[in-house]
Amino acid sequence: MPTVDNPTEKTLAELGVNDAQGVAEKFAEVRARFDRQVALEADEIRKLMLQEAWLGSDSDPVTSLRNFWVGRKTGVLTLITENWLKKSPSSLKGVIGKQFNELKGHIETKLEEQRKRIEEKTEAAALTREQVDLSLPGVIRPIGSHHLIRQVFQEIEDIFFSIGFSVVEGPEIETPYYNFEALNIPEFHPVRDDMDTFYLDLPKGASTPLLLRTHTSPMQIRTMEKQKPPVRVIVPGKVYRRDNPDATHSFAFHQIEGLAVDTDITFCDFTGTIEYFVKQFFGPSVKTRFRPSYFPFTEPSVEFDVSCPFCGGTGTAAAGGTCTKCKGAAWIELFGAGMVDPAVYGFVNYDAKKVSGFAFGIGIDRLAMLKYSIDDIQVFFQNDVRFLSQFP
Ligand code: FA5
Repeated sequence: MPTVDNPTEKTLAELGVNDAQGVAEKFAEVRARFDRQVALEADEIRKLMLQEAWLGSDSDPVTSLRNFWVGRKTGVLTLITENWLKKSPSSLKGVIGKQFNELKGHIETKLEEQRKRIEEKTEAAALTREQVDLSLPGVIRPIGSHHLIRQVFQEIEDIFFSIGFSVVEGPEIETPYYNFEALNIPEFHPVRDDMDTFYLDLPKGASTPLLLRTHTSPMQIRTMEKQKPPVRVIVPGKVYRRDNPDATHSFAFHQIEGLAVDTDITFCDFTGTIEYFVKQFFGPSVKTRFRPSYFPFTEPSVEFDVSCPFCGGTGTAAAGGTCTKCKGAAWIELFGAGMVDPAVYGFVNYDAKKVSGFAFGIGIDRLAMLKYSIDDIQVFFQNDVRFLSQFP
């Protein structure tokens, strides 16, 4: 690239220099020019690049300046070697060589100093930019917690763990066989009406209909199919029914199934287990009672009630008047249960003459409502943080 008034592009003879003094003056000129340029800041060099075409090719002005002076092909030092040193009479070569070495040393030292200066400046700027102000308040993110339903699941699981039960889980999409037939609920049995459910759309020609399970009881069958007695499991999970939503009904809700089968399980084991659970869950002062009920897969079947934990089983609110929770009945219905119907053992190849057991199915949402005085089941599904954060 042509330069503005760069004497090193010409020979000394062309510049009219023919003695040692002239040589010294030319070197002094070049050195002065270098000293001016090397002292400039990057911005100023950039300006110079625009004024003098010589710095044009490199985007970084400092590199451009460096190339101008020590670049291998057309740098000033190379030009001095080619135009001044090689093309001068041998009488001047000694002086030129000495001046050249001095200039070369000077330029290299100054460029190195410039490099260090720029590096330090860049580092200092980066340090200032990246400085962390430890006195600034931090970003406080709210910590989440388990949903109340999950907390109740865990509480119940812990109680049953403590008396030797283990947890199993099963599919939410079931076949009618597991959801109904194997539980002794044949097609057209009226009890199916209470558990009207969601059937899945299947591809044409699919042989087995599929449905969202209406209760966790299918896992009784699946567990016994897999495992010989003794069986002692609880099954937490989601279930679905085509119930219209209201304060105590949802189309998706939660249950925990319990099943214990062995060679000598009696009704006393059953009541003892349930009472233990209820007293652990609600506190030792609650009373329990059974009422006869009906489930096709238990015989006898019962509904299990607890004395109302809100009015202490009196039916009267503390402030007087009827207890709104139990509506004055003094008892609250908790869940269905019973001794496993021998017919069910036939579906899982257990010998009904040798084994006996009990099962129960607890509605978790209603249990949580009872324990934590929640009067609308829908709040469990609305994900309103104002509600959820009350149960950290
Ligand atoms: C059953 O689901 C039986 N599988 C329980 C059982 C298991 C009996 C083992 C015997 C042996 P039921 O339909 O009553 O039973 O439902 C059990 C509980 O689920 C009820 O007590 C209630 O707490 C809850 N529940 C039922 N329907 C709904 C609903 N739509 N929304 C919220 N909870 C419900």
